[in-house]
Amino acid sequence: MTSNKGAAKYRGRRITLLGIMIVVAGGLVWRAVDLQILHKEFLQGQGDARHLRVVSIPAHRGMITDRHGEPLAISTPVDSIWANPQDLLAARGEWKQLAKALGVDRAWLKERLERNAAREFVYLKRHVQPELAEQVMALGIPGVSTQREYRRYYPAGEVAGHLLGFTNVDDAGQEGLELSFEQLLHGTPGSMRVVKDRLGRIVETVERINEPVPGRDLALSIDRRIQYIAYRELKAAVQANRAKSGSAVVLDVNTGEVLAMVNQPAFNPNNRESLRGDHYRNRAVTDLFEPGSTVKPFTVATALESGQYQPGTLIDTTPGTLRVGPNTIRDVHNYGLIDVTTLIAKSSNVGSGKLALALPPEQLWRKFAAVGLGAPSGGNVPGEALGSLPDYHRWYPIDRVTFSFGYGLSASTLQLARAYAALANGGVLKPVSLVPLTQAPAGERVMGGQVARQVVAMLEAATGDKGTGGAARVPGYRVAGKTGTVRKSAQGGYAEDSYLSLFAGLVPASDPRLAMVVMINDPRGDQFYGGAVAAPVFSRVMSGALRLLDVAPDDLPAFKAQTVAQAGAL
Ligand code: 59J
Repeated sequence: MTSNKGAAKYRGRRITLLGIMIVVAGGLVWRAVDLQILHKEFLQGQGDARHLRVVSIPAHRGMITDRHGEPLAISTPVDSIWANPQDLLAARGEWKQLAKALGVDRAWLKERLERNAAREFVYLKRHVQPELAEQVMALGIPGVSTQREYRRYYPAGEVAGHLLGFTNVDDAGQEGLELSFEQLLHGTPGSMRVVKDRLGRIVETVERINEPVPGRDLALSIDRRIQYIAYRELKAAVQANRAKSGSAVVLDVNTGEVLAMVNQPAFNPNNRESLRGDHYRNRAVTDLFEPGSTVKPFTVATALESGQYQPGTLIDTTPGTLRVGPNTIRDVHNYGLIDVTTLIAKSSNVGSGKLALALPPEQLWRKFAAVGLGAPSGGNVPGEALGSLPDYHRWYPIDRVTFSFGYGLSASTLQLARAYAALANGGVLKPVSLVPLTQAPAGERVMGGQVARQVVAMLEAATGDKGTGGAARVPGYRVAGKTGTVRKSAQGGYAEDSYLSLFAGLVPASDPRLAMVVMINDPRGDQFYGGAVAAPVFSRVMSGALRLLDVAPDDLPAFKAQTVAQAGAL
């Protein structure tokens, strides 16, 4: 009975347990069916929504090179480290280790996370070496991720900074050619769908939606070697003369290609923290100044074309001053009776004024406009300032006179170089170009070929023994060029002790290939004449450039004499 009773009790318990197990198992099966079959799509969607992301794939920015393919700007891959503040805020214990790896303060990290607590993305450190990014990721801290980006690197540093400009931290052009060629260089970012894990790391690429389209490369007309020599010599001269700033431009006179364009003070585009407007401005195109005596060759060209003057025509500059109404203009010396060539060689203001008074004002104005003063240089140069020519209808005689030697108008270093290139190639004005050309543009004839050659011959006299520009000479080559020393306009007139020192020239004078203008602003040393401050820069840069370009010397006897003299001195 007892056993019967016990057995019955046991059976009852077994049935109860079995029943419970069946119900539980059935529940599980049902749950599985429910999750995996009935609600599969909904749940998969919810899960994916938490882990599937579309991320952008940065496009590689095009390279900028010089005319020979030497790199001037290249984008190199770097990593940026970012966090999901919500996840990282929860991992307080890891902050110290993370801050140390990143080289930042823990307090800074805390502040940054708390300030961005509502966001899902905040950069912790941008543009780090891939090795550092790997080390940080190896710590496995929740909410910390890396992202591939590109950083712009400028191998020439300061040397080409003003021309290239720079990009921002997202590798988008901000200044200079980086900005003006943004469309071509920047490419189009792609995108891909990825699965991220609990820590926000990409664990699987589901699909690439759009492939990134890399930017195109851009070759410049610049010759990196000439650019470097110009940079070095301008910098040395600005320093030696304690000048405020300076610019220099070298043009190929047959094509209008810019071979070098440099400025001081310079800046290093690799160093984004040090960017200052007055340092990164491309002064050669943005800064305007009164060109002073460097425009006298165009006054003389107008006089020769009028038929009233020949290179040998005599002009009386006695007594070294010229009264025009209530005003008087002056030369630094009384040159007496001189011909037109000597007017250029000595840089006589009085001589120039007399030519101006003998010419219709409109003709003079038209010639200056024809050689490109006051007009765009044609090369889509970023930031270019146009300069200005005054309206000749309102001129008093004194205005004609001072205009003829470069006052009352403004121009840039680039414009002046372009005008000299027109003299150099026999009177044809070409647009300047910042990209290499396969064919020289036809240009526009702006003065007779004969007149242009006569003016170049006068400019050669200006670098001769009787001229103001002897310091511009280059051993082995004939040099044509003009000095200028311009008192800077100041409140109520012209400053007493503040100057621009200029030199504009062409080489080789027998068949010019290169034009160069050197402008040095406000030299504060012992010297301030263009002939002493700017001309030597021209000499050194052209000496290097002619050699680099393998231009045949056109003045071998002088070259030999000098080499012999040097050999004798040894
Ligand atoms: C000069 C001027 C100012 C403007 C004069 C330079 C005028 C003038 C009014 C005095 C220094 C100076 C409109 S000089 O460029 O004549 O380059 O090697 O600034 O004449 O009328 O103490 N250049 N420069 N003139 N103004 N207004 C000569 C000359 C030039 C030289 C030297 C000596 C001036 C040979 C300048 C050079 O050719």
